[in-house]
Amino acid sequence: MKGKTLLCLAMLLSVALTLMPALVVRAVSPYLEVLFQATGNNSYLIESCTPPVTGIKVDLKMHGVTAMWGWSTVVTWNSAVMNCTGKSLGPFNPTGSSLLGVIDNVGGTIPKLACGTTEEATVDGDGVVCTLTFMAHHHGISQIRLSDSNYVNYPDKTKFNIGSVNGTFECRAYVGPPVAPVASFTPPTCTQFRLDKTTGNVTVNFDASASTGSYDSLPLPGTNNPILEYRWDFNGDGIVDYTSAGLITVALHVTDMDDYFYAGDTYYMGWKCNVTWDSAKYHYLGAAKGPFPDIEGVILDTEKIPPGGLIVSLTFGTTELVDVTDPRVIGSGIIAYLYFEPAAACYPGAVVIGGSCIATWKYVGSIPVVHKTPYPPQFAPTYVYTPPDPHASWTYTSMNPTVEVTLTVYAPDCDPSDRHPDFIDTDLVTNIIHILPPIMGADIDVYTQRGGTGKGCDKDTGVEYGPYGTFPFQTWSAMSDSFGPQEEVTICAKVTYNDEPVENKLVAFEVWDPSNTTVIYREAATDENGTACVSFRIPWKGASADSEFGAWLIIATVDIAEHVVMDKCRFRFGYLVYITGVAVDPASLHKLEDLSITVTLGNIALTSKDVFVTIVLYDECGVPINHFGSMVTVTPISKVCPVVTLTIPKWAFVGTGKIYVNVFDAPPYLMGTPMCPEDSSGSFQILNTPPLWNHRGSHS
Ligand SMILES: [Ca+2]
Ligand SMILES: [Ca+2]
Ligand SMILES: [Ca+2]
Repeated sequence: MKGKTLLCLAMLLSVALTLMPALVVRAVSPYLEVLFQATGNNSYLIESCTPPVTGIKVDLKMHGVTAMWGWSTVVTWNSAVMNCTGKSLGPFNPTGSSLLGVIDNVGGTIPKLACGTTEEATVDGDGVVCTLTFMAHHHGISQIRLSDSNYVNYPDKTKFNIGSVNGTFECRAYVGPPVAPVASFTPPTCTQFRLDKTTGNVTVNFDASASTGSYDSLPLPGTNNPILEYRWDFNGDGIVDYTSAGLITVALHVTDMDDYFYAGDTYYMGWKCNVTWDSAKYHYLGAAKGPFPDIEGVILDTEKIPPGGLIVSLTFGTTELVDVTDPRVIGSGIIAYLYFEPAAACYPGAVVIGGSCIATWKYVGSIPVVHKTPYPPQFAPTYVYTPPDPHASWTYTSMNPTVEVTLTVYAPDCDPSDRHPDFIDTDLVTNIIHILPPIMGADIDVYTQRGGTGKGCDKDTGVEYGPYGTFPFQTWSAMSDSFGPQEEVTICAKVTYNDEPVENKLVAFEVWDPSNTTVIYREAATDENGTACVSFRIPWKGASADSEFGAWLIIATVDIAEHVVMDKCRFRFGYLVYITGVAVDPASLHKLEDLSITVTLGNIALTSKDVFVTIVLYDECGVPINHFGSMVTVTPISKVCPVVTLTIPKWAFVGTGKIYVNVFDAPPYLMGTPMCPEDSSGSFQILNTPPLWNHRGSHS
């Protein structure tokens, strides 16, 4: 040991002596710098980097030299990330200099990069001695390191060591975007609830289990973050009424409890510990005795919990004398549970248990004499995370046609050590529900076989519409689903008195088309369930049939004890799925090229429709040249735009081609029939073959 130290000292001394002349001559020590041309400094990060990235220029800049005649360094880099593709002499070199060095891209090094001149020329001061060019071929970080650097002066030919220096390059993969959480709950907006006529209130159950958590893309490869809290505002006043939070349960395990007793005597026993946690991440909720030891009268002393503090002294004690042979204290188990709410991170953990101890004692007179102060046992913590319950309920006690119920979900970044700037941890959604007055006395509810129960009212205002006026079906609740051409509509009305069905009452029905013209009058008697039904098939008036498309209205009335009540129900009539547009790209093309066709389909129904969509291409001479047919799902009240790519065959006639698009409920050979008229509005141009094509085409 001593010998080695002496040797080291001797070496240091010799180095110091070698350097001495240089130190005496110059005030500033010379040094090298690694400068990326892209940034002007020694680090270069390319975000959303897509390898290969060529032309990464790195200047090696020398500082503070005097009479420099030549220089030398060792260059290394991470060959898993980048290759060196070139080296060139910088402007700051003596006249006649040449640059030497062999690039080794397997080892990621230029073992000796050196420059010198045979002339009696030197340079002084600062400047770029060399420029290296790199190509990033893979994502990652690479240090560009210059080591064992030195320069030589002239005419002394003294060698000056100038140490090591690093530059840092990073080719960072595309990250993000992060995904915000999505709040979603049932009942959906516009749902109606009716106050109970006996209790005068109604309890509405909410379910947010369709909500989703967030995702943060940093650090790579990102983390999925569960929802830590559901925050409910049930009455639209902007104040959260109920928060459902996740729970972290920390179980404190103790092993070999019986080791802490002396044999042959009985004791009281107790145990305690300190608990530390990060208050920014966890909210302390409380503690409870665990199942072990299973002794009656164990007291949990929570007095020692300082309010708002980070350290809890948990103290437990028995009120019963036990001894080592008592099976209830033998062995291992969970002595306590600690409960926390996650505040800003979702990882259970990082709760530190310290100062654990178990003591046994007995009273001598009134003085407790501790018989054993044991060596510290480990109360080993284990963690269980219970996600928040997405269910909630609220009791409404007064009529209100529009109640805004708002759910906010909170899903913070599970790994906040690195966070994408666009990361968002909350989302909120508002559904409007209607709290209707209790049904007192007579009532009628009309609907079809496709829905419409309840009282139709404006989704925004909750106001019930009268039978007259323009009907904005988009904003109505309690609508029936749509009907297609010549479909049969079954209308039913349920008649009640104080919620009880009324039998054998005659119900009047009237149906209006979209121009408020009556189509039918009917009547029917209620059955034993209070329900009266009639049906009709929507007229199909030949060429003018689609003039009836739009929102139809059903009116039903009944007279109960000289009190007339009415209900209305709306439905849409039209082609359930229809073609709204056909677009092509490109508008003109050559044979053997691909034509991209975008078909836009609409659906007026409240349910998804699976339809068979076909596309047939004709050339100018009416020859079918290509076709497509596939089932497509069209979601409710929306449009979908399937894109189909078809190739123009070599044998097609040049000129204007046509596109025929059809929508069937199934392929015709499977008894499928049209759901809407054919669209023949699309066209495209097949261009004359360019001369060059003949060479390529001859192979196909
Ligand atoms: Ca509230
Ligand atoms: Ca993160
Ligand atoms: Ca109704």
